Amino acid sequence: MERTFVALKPDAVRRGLIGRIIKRFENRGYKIIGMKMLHPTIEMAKKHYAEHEGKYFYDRLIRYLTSGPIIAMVLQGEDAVHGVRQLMGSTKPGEAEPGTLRADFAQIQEFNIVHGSDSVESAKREIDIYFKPEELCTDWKTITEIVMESEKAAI
Ligand code: IDP
Ligand code: MG
Repeated sequence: MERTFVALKPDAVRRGLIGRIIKRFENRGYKIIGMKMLHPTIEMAKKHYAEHEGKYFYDRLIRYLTSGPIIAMVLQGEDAVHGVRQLMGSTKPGEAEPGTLRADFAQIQEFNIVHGSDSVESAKREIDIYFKPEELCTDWKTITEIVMESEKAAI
């Protein structure tokens, strides 16, 4: 099982897309083990996007992420890092497959509504920026986990 960090960016919150985006992740059956609304500080945004420091879009990216509250989430599931990015679609909405979140809800890469970690290592680092370990709720089972376990036991 993998964990990944997801953020519904400020434009998703402003546009009233929270429910529609979370629904896509729930549809896949990912387990939500952390979720909160917060207004990222500049320090948090800089840590989050450290890999992009120095790029021409970096300052605007930091202003964008800190422009309003986000929904920060930790999702868990089979191949969750890749699976979440598949549901999100390409960074540029015009190149994202129809049916993905960025294709369906965004037009330009600067305002592409959702973030998902690009590797298990990035996920660990990003989860640590936004969540304390005790904020994660791991002691429950999704219906997907129950069904997957019983399927495995039956074969
Ligand atoms: P990702 O979000 O698909 O992982 P990254 O390359 O990590 O894409 O870029 C992080 C975020 O920075 C993007 O989601 C987007 O909001 C913004 N961004 C990336 N490239 C550009 C660009 O060329 N112009 C403006 N914004 C960009
Ligand atoms: Mg990235």
